[in-house]
Amino acid sequence: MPDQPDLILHHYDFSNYAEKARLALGYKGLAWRSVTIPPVAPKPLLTPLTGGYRRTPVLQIGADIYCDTRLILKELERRYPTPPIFPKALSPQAAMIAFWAENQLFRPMSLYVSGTNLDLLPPDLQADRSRMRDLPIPSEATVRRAARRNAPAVRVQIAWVEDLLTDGREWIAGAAVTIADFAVYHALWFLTARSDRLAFELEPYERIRDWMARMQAFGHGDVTPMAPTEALAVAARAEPGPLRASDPFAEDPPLGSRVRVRADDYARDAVDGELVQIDREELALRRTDPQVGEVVVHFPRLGYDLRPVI
Ligand SMILES: N[C@@H](CCC(=O)N[C@@H](CS)C(=O)NCC(=O)O)C(=O)O
Repeated sequence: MPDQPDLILHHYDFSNYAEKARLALGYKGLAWRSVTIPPVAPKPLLTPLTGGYRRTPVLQIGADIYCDTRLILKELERRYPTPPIFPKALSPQAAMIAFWAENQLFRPMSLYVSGTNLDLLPPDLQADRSRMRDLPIPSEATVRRAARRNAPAVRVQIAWVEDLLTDGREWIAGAAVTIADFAVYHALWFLTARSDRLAFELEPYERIRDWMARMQAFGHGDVTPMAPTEALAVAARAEPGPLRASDPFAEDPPLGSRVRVRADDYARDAVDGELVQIDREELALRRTDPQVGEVVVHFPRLGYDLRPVI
């Protein structure tokens, strides 16, 4: 599509949420530009775009910046509807399964995988992740104990996924690919993303392994690297796209007011701006940055805290 601006994904290779986005781009057969960002803060070539949000990945389309994979996949669907990730008939159950995968399955998975591969992690990663969660930096022994403690929770939930596939369904929520496939996949992908030490956890589960092979076959699409400074220049040259109509709740701050948005769980760096769009599911802030000029930063509503700047 010649007149569509480039899709630019800011990410790094071992990020599981980035893998979710990469696979969605592959599933939709898209060409995109890949900007590698550091896995730890500070991220001085990313935050001029986001206004402070530091999580991975971030999708940039010109001067529009999409934070959080739940929103990134929705935006891809809006722009490139086929093949669909949100088929209407399966969407409610798919959204609930995805919520479980990312809020209940993934945290123990992350503690299990990180503690098992401690010797393979970048040296500053643990300290960064502790700061990101406002927690004290743990000793090696604490991280290894957390891995042992969380292994059973991971094992129990992996078995649920196999059980779900027992009726012969091809995809997690039923007969079609949905958001649930991407959300469950990236959590399980993380098991062996750093090493194959935990591959044995999937050994007993033939249905999961077959389904993961189907997911992996989507690939990552057509990827061309881009320098981070070039991505900033793209934003500086572009104007934010047209805004959709708003449909706020009575409790929401008024459109046009100064607001602050931050994740409600971890990496709670604030993003300030003017509220320019809000509906049931999404919100967007306009901000001006000395390096990139005017940008619109988009967030999903759920999982983010929105309040007026007084
Ligand atoms: N809900 C977010 C979660 C993203 C997330 O936690 N990503 C991890 C990497 S997989 C992260 O941001 N880690 C800290 C960092 O990369 O700075 C999403 O769906 O995008």
